[in-house]
Amino acid sequence: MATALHNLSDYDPSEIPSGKGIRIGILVAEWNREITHKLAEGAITTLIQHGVDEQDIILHHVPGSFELTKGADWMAQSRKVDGVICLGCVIRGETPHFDYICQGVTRGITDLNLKYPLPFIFGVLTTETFEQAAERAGGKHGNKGIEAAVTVLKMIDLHTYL
Ligand code: RBF
Repeated sequence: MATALHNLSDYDPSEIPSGKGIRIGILVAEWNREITHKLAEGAITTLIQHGVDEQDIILHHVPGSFELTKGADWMAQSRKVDGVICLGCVIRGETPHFDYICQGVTRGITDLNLKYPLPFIFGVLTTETFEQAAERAGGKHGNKGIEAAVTVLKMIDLHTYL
């Protein structure tokens, strides 16, 4: 229920800082690509709506969510971006891999946030079922790619004041 009450996809556009002149890296995991590509679409559309130039969006793919951390680290090292959005989808199914992958990517992205001055946004869906993921990738719970885009613009803006 928490998601229903805090669905940031229904944000007020006037409250979002402009993305003019800002360069954003987006990393998309190929696992569960039906979901992750929708997250990427939501993120890209939102960034452009808020003034980010299409040419300033650097999009790359990694095999799975576990690889998001490494890809994001390389993006930061390239110094070509002001912030990185990491998009993935891990579905529990019946495998303990779910916990290992979720812990790995959560810890990895947290570490990157502490290592670099730029923000790394956690846009990884972690759900029990495919249906729950679809509900968060353009379904009844919004699109978490949109929310990741809004978040990266807010964090970059915050950094300019601190
Ligand atoms: N990657 C995902 O992004 N989502 C998944 O749901 C997912 N499930 C996996 C399940 C198993 C059993 C394995 C071995 C890997 C899975 N991966 C998944 C891929 C993982 O993120 C990574 O790409 C590989 O483990 C290679 O490092």
